[in-house]
Amino acid sequence: MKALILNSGLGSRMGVLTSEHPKCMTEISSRETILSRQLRLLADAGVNEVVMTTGLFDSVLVNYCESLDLPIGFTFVKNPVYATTNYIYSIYCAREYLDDDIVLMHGDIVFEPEVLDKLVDSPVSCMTVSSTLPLPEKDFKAVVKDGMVMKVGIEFFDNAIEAQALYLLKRNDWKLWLDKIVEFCESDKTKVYAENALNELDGKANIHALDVKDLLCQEIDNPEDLANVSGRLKEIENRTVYMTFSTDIIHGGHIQIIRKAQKLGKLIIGVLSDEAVANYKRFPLVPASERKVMFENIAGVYKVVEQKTLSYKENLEKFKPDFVVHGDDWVTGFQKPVRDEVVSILAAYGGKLVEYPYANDQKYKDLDNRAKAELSLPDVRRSRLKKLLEMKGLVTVMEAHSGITGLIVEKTCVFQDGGTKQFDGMWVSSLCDSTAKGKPDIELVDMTSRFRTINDIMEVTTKPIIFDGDTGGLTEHFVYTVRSLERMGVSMIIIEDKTGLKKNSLFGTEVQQTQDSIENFSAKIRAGKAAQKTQDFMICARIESLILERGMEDALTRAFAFVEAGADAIMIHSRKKDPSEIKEFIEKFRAKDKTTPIVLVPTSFNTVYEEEWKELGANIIIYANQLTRTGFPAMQDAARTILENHRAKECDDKCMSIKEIINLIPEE
Ligand code: SPV
Ligand code: MG
Repeated sequence: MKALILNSGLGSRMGVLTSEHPKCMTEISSRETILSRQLRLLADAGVNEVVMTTGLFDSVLVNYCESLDLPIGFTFVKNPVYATTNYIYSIYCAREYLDDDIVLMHGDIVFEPEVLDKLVDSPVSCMTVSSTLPLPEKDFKAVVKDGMVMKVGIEFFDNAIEAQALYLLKRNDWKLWLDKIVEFCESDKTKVYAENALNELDGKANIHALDVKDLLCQEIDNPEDLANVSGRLKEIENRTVYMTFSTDIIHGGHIQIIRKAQKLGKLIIGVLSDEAVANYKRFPLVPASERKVMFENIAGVYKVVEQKTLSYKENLEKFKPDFVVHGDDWVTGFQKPVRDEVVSILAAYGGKLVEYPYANDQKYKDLDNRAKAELSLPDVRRSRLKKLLEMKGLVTVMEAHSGITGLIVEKTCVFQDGGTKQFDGMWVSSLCDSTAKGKPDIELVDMTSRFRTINDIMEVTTKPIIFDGDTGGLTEHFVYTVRSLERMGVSMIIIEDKTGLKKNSLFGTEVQQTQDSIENFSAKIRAGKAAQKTQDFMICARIESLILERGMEDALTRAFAFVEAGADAIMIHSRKKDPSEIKEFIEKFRAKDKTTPIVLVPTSFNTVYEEEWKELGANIIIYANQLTRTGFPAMQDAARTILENHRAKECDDKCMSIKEIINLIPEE
């Protein structure tokens, strides 16, 4: 595609403004002339070849174009008789360079980027018209029938519409018009408009009317036009556009949509907070502060701000952008409520939502998958629990005891209020790991086997892991456990202050259980902390005083002693349905210690919502066994159903489909 710009005219109606250069070099803003703006927009729209006809001030124009240093190849064609002919003859002079799709424009026309984009993207030949502007007395009008331009000239008023000499002409349609122009010029009709030749084709050139309505598309004939257009440009250039990004990798698809958005006005980018990104898709590899800098360094981005939540409300109300730009992927699906909110906020002040087709490019998906794979590497995975705690204040963790349950925790996601919610990490429970092996929860399943479970989970997931280390075993053994877990990429081990034959806490005092002494257990914690190699790994001390009915004071004394010994977090456990003793513990612990994370396993005291735990000062909520306790009864039911019916048909409706399995376990 080439552009043909007609600049042979004298521009005499501009007075002194055109005494030393052609009209197209008239300044329309402090930075641009009519021509430099036309050329910049053409280059932005991907039109990189320009044929320009010249006349008076030919060399001034040629030098000027070259000085602009644009990615455009120029062919200049001088009309030797510019003073006595019209532009029909200039086109005739340039005819050998015009065998292509052509964007044809007069050199004095000023338009906004959207107009050129619509034109260049048009699949058919078209001329820009405006159905909202009044019919001009002396300027071009187009006679339009069924959307097609039949005639163009200043003399038509019936069935006519305001029109501008800005066309896209597809090669074959253009050829018809150009042949007519040649015919005219060779029979000496050189003082008429090129459109006079077009009119003889009676619509055969297939030119559609492209209605640009109120978008700026206007020629500059005199100083009043100039003042008017300059004013409109100022208003256009002050428009703001808002876009939100959650990405931590910038690729070509992002740059493309940014460039499009920039054409609408000054681009404000909202960088989604780390917390919002972690909830919405995955843990960001690059923190919001760095993602902000990334966008600040993209040429032409006006401002970068933080967007705290998926909702645009706060920033739209603050910046009142003229446009919001987004891919069309949110028209349906879980983001629809966010879009609906944006639409209603924009409607309240007259803003506009612009949606572009979503870039579904495989290479960008591969990039994201690679970033996701990174999250499963030991160093990256291990450090993420601490980061999530800092970022969110409260993290939620779900039990996993195998690859498949790991995948369920990894992938289960619910859509609520335009956002998504998913678990932050996985708990490798001693109870569930033992149960899956048909064994009691008494430290019978040895570490080699427990590590195997971790490995199975790690192979197919990326989320951080908290390991249930039971009593931690002998201190001499515990240090090895710490180092092994750390090496594997586990983020935290929780050890409970019991000794001897450990039984599951939920048995409470119904079974014989012995609590370790503060001294012994503190020594174990100290040894573990000394053994670890990184700053990321966390050792959490679990206090069994409430389970063993030793009282609140004992629980608190132990908690402070274990923190003193180096514990990175405290888990307080209870088997009561009533959450009061846990609430009391948190309150009393927080009165003295504001920062050490508090871990809860609300299996029995399960009526309190996460938000309330967060407000009280808890930091990690572990759903310790619900996948096991729901999964196995379903299996028992299936087994019973088949036994009772002597066939499997009755069981069918209870089964997961193969398709669901494939979705859960994709092949690499
Ligand atoms: C586990 O899940 O194995 C636990 C938590 O240790 S609890 O079963 O509540 O003791
Ligand atoms: Mg356990």
